[in-house]
Amino acid sequence: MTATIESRFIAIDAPCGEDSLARIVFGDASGAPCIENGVPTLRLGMCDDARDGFAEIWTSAGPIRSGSFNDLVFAHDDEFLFCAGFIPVSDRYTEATRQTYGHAFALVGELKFPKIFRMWNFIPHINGANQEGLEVYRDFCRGRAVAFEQDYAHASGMPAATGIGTWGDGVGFYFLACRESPMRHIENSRQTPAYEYPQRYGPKSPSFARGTQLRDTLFVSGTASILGHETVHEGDLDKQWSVATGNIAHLIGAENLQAQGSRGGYTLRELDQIKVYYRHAADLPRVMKLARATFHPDASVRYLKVDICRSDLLVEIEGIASHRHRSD
Ligand code: 3EB
Repeated sequence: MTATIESRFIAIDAPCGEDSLARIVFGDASGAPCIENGVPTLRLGMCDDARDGFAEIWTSAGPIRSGSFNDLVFAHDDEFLFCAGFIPVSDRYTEATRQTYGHAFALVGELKFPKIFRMWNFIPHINGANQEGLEVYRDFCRGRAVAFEQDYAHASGMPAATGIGTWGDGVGFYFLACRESPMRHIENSRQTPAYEYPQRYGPKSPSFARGTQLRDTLFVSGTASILGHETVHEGDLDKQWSVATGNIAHLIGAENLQAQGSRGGYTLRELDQIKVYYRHAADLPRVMKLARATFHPDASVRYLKVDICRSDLLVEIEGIASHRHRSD
């Protein structure tokens, strides 16, 4: 049997099986990850009212071992590794980010899960300025880029990722890696690779791929209304939605995948485990209406009101494309 890894969203207080690889709580608390009942747990401040929160659970074929390494917590089976970490709030992030990501890269080397295929980064005051007047997101990107250059010696390329705001008081992050599964990072021909963004977006480009394919599953990075490297439709939610979802449709479509030597192709109706990040509370009804018109009715969608890494972006969308719930 081929090893698998899956996620699902559950109620914030629902118990998860002790065989789970990870639990990420999108609620009103934040802090360093810990191991609870054997399961690595990361709490992210993503909702100002816990009733709107939810938890994301990752499961794999097991059996699972969990542990900690420096300030990181992890769990793995024979094929998949989950790891989470936290960088306390600060007026400078470059060095702490470089160091903590360095630990993460050391861990994947040590445990022999060299292929990182999906990362999430939740950054407080993401559009604020650090002590030098550099935007916090750019400060974070600088540390992350140096860690990738210096410490990610596994040469398997930069993974799909999300880099987004949080209400928590530190950078919470988590990632997934594997040992042997065939993995391919995917770019989008409508967008400049993020790691090639010009300098005007910050001293070091963001370190991520637009998507990563793992066997028949395509993990779609946070995707926004960016064409080439430029934000389009500043101030227009409907048009930003249309470009962002158009970017995802193109990324996962057969034409874009085949041009990169990958087989297959998916449609937006095959996207699941979707997170929609939106900037303004007042936009939620409209965002939900757009999502209902775009995604499959059975798709799991969660909405998170947070800041987005460019102050001109109103919405960002991530998800997982697979043929699991093939429909229409
Ligand atoms: C973009 O396309 C929008 O810094 O890890 C999307 C996905 C974005 C991941 C990251 C940032 C990140 O540039 C922002």
